Amino acid sequence: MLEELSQLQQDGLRELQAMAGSAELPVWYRTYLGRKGRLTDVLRGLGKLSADERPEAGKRGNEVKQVLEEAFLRRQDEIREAELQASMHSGAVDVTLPGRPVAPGHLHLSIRTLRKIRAIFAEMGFQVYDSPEIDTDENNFELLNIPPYHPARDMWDTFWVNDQVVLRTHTSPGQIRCMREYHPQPIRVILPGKCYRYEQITPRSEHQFFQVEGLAVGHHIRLTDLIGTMSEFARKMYGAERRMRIRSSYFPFTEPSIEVDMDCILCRGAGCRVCKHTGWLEVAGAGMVHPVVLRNGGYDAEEWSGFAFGMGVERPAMLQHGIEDIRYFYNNDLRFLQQF
Ligand code: FA5
Repeated sequence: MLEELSQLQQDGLRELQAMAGSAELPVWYRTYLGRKGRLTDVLRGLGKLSADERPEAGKRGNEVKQVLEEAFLRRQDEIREAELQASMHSGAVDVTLPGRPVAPGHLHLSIRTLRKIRAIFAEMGFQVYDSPEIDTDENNFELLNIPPYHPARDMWDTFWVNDQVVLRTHTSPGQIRCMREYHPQPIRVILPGKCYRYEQITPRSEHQFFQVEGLAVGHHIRLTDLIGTMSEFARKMYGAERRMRIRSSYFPFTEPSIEVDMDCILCRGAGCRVCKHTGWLEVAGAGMVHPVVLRNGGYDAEEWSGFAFGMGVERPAMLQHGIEDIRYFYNNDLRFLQQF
């Protein structure tokens, strides 16, 4: 039996050493040290030995078991470490290689135009007031003097969220929010942001577009203040030589209402395709804040007056850059976006 045990130890150690991968570890363990393994098998013969031989054989059996168990644990660590190293090596990254260049992004043309508009009004003392894109029917229409079933609602084709909530069709509902927050203090703000209309998409009309609203409320504010502000803006935005034209118009929330035009930046008023041969381009819809709207905002219309204006962002950018179709702005074609 002693010989058998020595042979078993030798075989076990040799096979452990020759082992190629961790998948063989449990197989080896079962073969040598498992309940039905070779060691158990040999030791089963102890009972057949004489009483003199038995103690030595039993002692030797324990030694072999201990040697094999320790050798197994050592080899298991060795094999696992080697496999870890190998896997790290095969998936290794050469950190000295130059990285793949990340194309630098830049601001979207709408945002750049918006920022320019903001900077010009900031110089004139206008702060930015942020107002949500999803608003109530009350703010978008009713408090702006457009009650339900008023025919003026036809001017704004609307995306409804439910009976009371809309995607704002213009930035004007921000006027109400701002007045209600600031009354009874004077106000001078612009309200830039996205608007949505359930409109037929054409080269000039998108269903999403930016507007910049302006609102000034104070004592003794007059139409001439509005015209002065608009002409200062147009000159800073489109060139010092710009001329202005005022036409009367209609918005339910301003009285009187006007359209502000400037002479065409391309033909300087001579008439061309861009200005449809009129010599003039539209800058903004505007007017004096209607007394009903002032009151809805919390101001005493006898004491306070104000002006408001609203302008698009994409259409002026189209004019400036000779872009023929507004749809390019939002269909995410990098060939278009990268030009600006
Ligand atoms: C208004 O939305 C008014 N709230 C403006 C206003 C504010 C008047 C304050 C008086 C006082 P209008 O519907 O005309 O007005 O839109 C203003 C500008 O938004 C237009 O001149 C145009 O530049 C832009 N715009 C309107 N609809 C679209 C559209 N579908 N696609 C792109 N731009 C649009």
